[in-house]
Amino acid sequence: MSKFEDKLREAQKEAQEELAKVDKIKDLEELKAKYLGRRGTITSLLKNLKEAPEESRPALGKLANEVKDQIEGIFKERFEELKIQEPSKEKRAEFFDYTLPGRKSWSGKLHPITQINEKIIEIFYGMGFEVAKGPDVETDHYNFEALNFPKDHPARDMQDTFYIDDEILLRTHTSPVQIRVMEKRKPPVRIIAPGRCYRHEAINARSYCCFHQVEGFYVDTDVTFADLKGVLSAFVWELFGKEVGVRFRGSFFPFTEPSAEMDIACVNCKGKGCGLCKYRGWLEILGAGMIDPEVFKNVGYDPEVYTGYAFGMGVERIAMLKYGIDDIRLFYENDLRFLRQF
Ligand code: 2NL
Repeated sequence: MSKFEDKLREAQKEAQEELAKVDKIKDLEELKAKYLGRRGTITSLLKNLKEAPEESRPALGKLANEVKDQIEGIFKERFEELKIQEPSKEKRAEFFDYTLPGRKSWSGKLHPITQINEKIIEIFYGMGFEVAKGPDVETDHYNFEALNFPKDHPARDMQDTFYIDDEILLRTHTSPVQIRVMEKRKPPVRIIAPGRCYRHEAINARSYCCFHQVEGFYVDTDVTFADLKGVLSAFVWELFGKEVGVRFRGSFFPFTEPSAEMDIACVNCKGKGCGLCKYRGWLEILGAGMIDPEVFKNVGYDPEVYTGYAFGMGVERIAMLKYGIDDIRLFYENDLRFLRQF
């Protein structure tokens, strides 16, 4: 094999390898100049053909032209490919299909508990209640004593309450917020107190060590149990729909007398009886009652002049009823497959 042929084959191989790697039209044009341009490797070889021995010139010339044609062919092919991959601005605008559906993007949302919490606040705000806040870390006085809990009440047990020391604890309900408001203000007062509460108990499907409550109260002259029933019924109808049945059952709390629990007709079976309501047809949604005269005395209100109602509800419980969720822990696992549904 002649030296000329070696050089030609070498140039051909090199050009093929470089062409395979190129991915931009600009680079492709540079390569074309390098091999096929006026001073390109293959062009120069063709020019040097006259220096080859005369008898081998025709065969070598034929071969050189074949190589040149083959490389030119690859250039053309690559150019067509890159033109599609790398269309010009005008071409891109031409390709753009305005009829395609848009791509959906994820937007952040409020946690379901926050959403329900805000909804509850909005409903009571609309009925004239002000929003009050207070500390999560409370004293035994505000959390238990002022609320008429007897010294030996089981809720005061180390088993049920997170104590920081003998006097300081994490509030187990938001009632202390309301005691603080009553101490500062004279009736009429109409307040709701939303916030986090803590209970030292084993975590299961129905209870969690940290949860949310909305409590509320109204104190004035001549506030009656009928007012309580009216306001709470209006609240439930706003949240669960106008048609939902409600009922009140007698109950007991240390801070209210009389006390009641409010039920709504089962959201699943509408009162017929099913697994969710354990075939009772009713679901408990909150506790309430007329504020005990002892509580009034503790905050300096005259129980002979004023009456008032109070109520309390668990936000997680309301959210579970509203969305048909059977395990409270789902709210705190931060599984996006769960959270994205709200
Ligand atoms: C329940 C029951 C209730 C109250 C909370 C209250 C607050 C003051 C005075 C009197 Cl300052 N009462 N709050 C009253 C009755 C029931 O909550 O089951 N909550 C989840």
